[in-house]
Amino acid sequence: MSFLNKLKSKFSNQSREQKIETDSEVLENIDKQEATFEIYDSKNENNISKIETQIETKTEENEKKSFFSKITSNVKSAFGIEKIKEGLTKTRKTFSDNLRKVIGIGRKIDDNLLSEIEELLITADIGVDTTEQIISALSTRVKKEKYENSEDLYNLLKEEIQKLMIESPSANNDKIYDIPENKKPYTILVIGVNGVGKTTTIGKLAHNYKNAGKEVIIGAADTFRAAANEQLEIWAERAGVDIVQQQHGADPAAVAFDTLKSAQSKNKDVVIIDTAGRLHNKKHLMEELEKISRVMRKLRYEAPDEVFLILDATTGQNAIFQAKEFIKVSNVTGIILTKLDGTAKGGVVIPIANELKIPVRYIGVGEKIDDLQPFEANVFVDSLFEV
Ligand SMILES: Nc1nc2c(ncn2[C@@H]2O[C@H](COP(=O)(O)OP(=O)(O)OP(=O)(O)O)[C@@H](O)[C@H]2O)c(=O)[nH]1
Ligand SMILES: [Mg+2]
Repeated sequence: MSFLNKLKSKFSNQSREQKIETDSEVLENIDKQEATFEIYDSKNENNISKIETQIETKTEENEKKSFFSKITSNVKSAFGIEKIKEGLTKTRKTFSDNLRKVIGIGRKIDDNLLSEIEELLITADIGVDTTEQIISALSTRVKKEKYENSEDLYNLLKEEIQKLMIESPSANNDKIYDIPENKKPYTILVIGVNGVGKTTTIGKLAHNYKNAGKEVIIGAADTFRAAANEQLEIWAERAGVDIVQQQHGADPAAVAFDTLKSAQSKNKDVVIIDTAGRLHNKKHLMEELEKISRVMRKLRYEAPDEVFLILDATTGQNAIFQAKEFIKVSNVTGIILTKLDGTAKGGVVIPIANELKIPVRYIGVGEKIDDLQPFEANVFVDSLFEV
């Protein structure tokens, strides 16, 4: 072998040995890495199975939560429907009983019968305009669909009233306690004439918002009536919410300003402002309302988000008159009809919903804190016609 060949063979042997060495190192490394991966894998498996168990538990919890919240909301709404029905007992008894008497059994449908029904609707506080609208729709259907028996009128009348209510803005009252994130603190100004139930309704509203998980603060901007502060304080305590007040005779706009400011600093969700009872024709009192809104707008330019006009159902047609006057001078966004439990004049909800084009948002069906119910058009009509 030549020197060169010897040298080549030496190197090639060396490199083979080295290669073998390198290969075994690589294998060793691979083994090590695999072992590490195995550890990782087993750790990951542990983690993954932990995460999976967590997800499963969370899903189970969420399912349970949504199941319970569904049950709670169903129970609440069933409870609410019962409250509405119970609250409308007087109205239903008078309305349904009189309607059945007029319709009678086996009477033929003629102009006489229709004008008796017209009279009944007017005496049930449905008002002249809405009554005319209903009777005209009724007689058109009787002719077109060829109804002859008076008993058919019971359902026809129910359908026509239902149609009016469903087409009115009062029909869309779900998600009533939801507040858009960009509208916080959601500011509600409560107005109306003396004694209609403003302060009581504020207590009930605060309670309902709180039950819906919202943080509420109320402002005692009725600085006119001597005992107003104490009355609102009692309601705030019952509802478990904060209250802002100043001394008797203070500027109502200053109280409203303080309340909104405090709500902003405490990150509250809802601000409800009580106001003194006022007549719509007292110019300075209506200007006072405008000042309250103007001053609050310095802190939040959309304030107030809602102006709720409180109407007392026991005043019947007068409630519609009040509403028309208030709407002329203030930007009413919703109507709350109180004291439906104490009156047979509940029919007044129909012209209010139909003629005013402002939604009836809630109805008061008693004096207790849980006696304010979101207005539900269908439930209302069913309650009115239930035997
Ligand atoms: N039966 C019944 N009574 C109610 C309802 N809402 C309010 N009231 C009663 O109506 C009366 C007057 O209520 P307030 O809340 O003081 O009325 P207000 O509008 O604040 O009165 P002023 O501040 O004097 O203008 C109280 O006796 C309440 O208990 C209701 O839905 N049903
Ligand atoms: Mg009051």
